[in-house]
Amino acid sequence: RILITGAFGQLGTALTEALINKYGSKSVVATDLHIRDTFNCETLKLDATDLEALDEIVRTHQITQIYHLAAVLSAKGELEPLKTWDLNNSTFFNVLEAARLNDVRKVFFPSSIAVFGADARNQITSNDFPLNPTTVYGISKVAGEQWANYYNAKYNMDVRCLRYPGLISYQSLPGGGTTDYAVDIFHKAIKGEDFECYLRKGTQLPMLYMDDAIDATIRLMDAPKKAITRVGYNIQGMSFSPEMIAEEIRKNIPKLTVVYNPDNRQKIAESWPVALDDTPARMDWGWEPEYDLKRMTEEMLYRLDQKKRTNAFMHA
Ligand code: VAH
Repeated sequence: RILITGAFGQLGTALTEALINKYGSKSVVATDLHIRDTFNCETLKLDATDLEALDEIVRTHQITQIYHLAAVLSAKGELEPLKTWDLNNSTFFNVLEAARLNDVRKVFFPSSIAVFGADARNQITSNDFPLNPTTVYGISKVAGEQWANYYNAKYNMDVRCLRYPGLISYQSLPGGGTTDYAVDIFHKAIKGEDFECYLRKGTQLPMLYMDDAIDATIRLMDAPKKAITRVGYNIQGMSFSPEMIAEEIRKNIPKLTVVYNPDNRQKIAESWPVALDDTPARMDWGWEPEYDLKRMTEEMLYRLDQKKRTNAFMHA
């Protein structure tokens, strides 16, 4: 069975549903610090900093794969650096140890474009570009990739990682990231409200629609081990700046107004690549995005409008 930590986060919400759809509700155990009855699968409260509790779940639920999604994201992480370092690292260590002790071979660890630093900014950053992270979150992702390499080499485990760019999804409101403006702008546009953007107009970043992120994750984890040539794979679906996505939304909602008010997240964004070279992912296990800016915008507006109608109907 598959264990998911952080199942109620932005990635977890979509990935848990996808794993249930693919493997069946009896094959998935969703866990998080705070749980709700959202998923049609076993859902358990778990503080991933508690190795005993994690080990207990892995043992008693015949877990054979772990997707470790619990973490503090980039912007929120900068508010409490040491706590973020401790939480992001101790939880991954616990996952690696619980996996090792219970002979769970396959582990998924979400890495991020945050592993790169300002020296990678103005280029299509290659998978092998030096990792000079500028945030605690990024440091914890570099450390995570290195620990994945260590456990794979020393204990013959099969830990795999994707370096996600900003993820855009309609299923949940993300929190604590630097790329989350690209989700919030849709919610404001649908409500006919002005959007205040915390990044400067020209700040381009690599992004990925959630359906593509889920497809890449499952494709990576399903690939034969011999196809995997590295631990952290760059992937991206598109690269855009705030005014580019605003322009795309205006094709459907012409009156969208954006006010630019850069804050501390500007500096984080400017330390990340403008775009990623994801050739190794394409070569090794067939990565191929389906959503570009146009298609993602149409899909997000359609889904959020649908949710708005359903809510209106439910509360009518
Ligand atoms: C964040 N959405 O902004 C996450 C992600 C690449 C960005 O790691 O922190």
